[in-house]
Amino acid sequence: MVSQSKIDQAARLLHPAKHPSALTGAGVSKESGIPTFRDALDGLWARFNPQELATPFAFLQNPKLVWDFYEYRRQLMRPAKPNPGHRALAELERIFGGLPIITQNIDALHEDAGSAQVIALHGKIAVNKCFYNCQGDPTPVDVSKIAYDQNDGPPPCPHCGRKMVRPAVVWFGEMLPPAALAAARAVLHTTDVMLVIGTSGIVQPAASMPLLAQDSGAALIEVNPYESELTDRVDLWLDGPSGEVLPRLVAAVKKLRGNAG
Ligand code: BJW
Repeated sequence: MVSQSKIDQAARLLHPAKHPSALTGAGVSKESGIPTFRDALDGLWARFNPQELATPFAFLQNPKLVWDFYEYRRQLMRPAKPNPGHRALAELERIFGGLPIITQNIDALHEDAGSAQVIALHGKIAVNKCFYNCQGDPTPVDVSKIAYDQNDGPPPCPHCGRKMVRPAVVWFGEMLPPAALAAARAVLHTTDVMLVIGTSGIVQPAASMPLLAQDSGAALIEVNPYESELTDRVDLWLDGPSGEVLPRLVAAVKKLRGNAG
């Protein structure tokens, strides 16, 4: 368990922030029952490497396999609810009057928890689009309005008829949505304290974002039970699960705010 003195140290770093922010990864949703991206898959998917499925190349080579992989993960994510970590971030937004969250997660749980300033770098799993973005980028497709056989893999695009519909997430080798990237960059230039929560710090460009914020003068507080690629660079590492650490951080910040009148 993270010591109270470390939580208090983090609260003292965060309390004076004028523009706090967060970068989140799959770890923040782990306590909602969603496996992290690099957790081993189980059941039928145990022999697959998610990194090899999350590419446009894999989709074009075997659309049904990749579509089924995302259907499986949709089923895992659909019943998931925000956990105390998501809710603590929404509460920090209220306390500070703003807290942009740059998230790599595709589950929309920050929004469900009530956070209003969420920048989704890697898209949303609940949304589908035309692989070719035939009506402009993106071309969303509501598959609930298409008659198709679930066992046949992805349906054709209802606009252009070409194969095929795909999840509106960002795969390896693809550009991030330009609006999300621009919004994230604006945060990196202004933030004075960034919480880096539940990310392995492996995937670019998200992994470089805390370091860019640091170059602009931000302090970095990491929340992750295990060491990440970023741990050596942060100002403070709270080595526990975000669902436990973040509510304690909120309580400690509230105490300081109370003391500050
Ligand atoms: C807890 C916890 C608890 C556990 N509490 N924590 C520069 C150098 C080298 C390569 C590149 C580069 N620039 C770009 C690239 C290529 C590539 C890349 O980064 N490759 C790396 C593998 C090296 N990047 C891209 O292709 C990106 N596009 C791009 O840059 O375009 C321009 C370009 C293209 C090509 C060449 C050059 C430039 C796009 C990246 C898209 C990533 N998409 C995915 C899939 C999304 C859909 C899906 O989910 O299926 O996004 S990959 C996957 O990784 C997913 C995640 O959002 C992302 C990050 O993972 P995350 O969130 O960190 O999860 P994990 O599982 O890795 O870690 C979980 C963490 O939680 C762990 O640390 C645990 O300890 C912790 N944890 N329990 C708190 N309770």
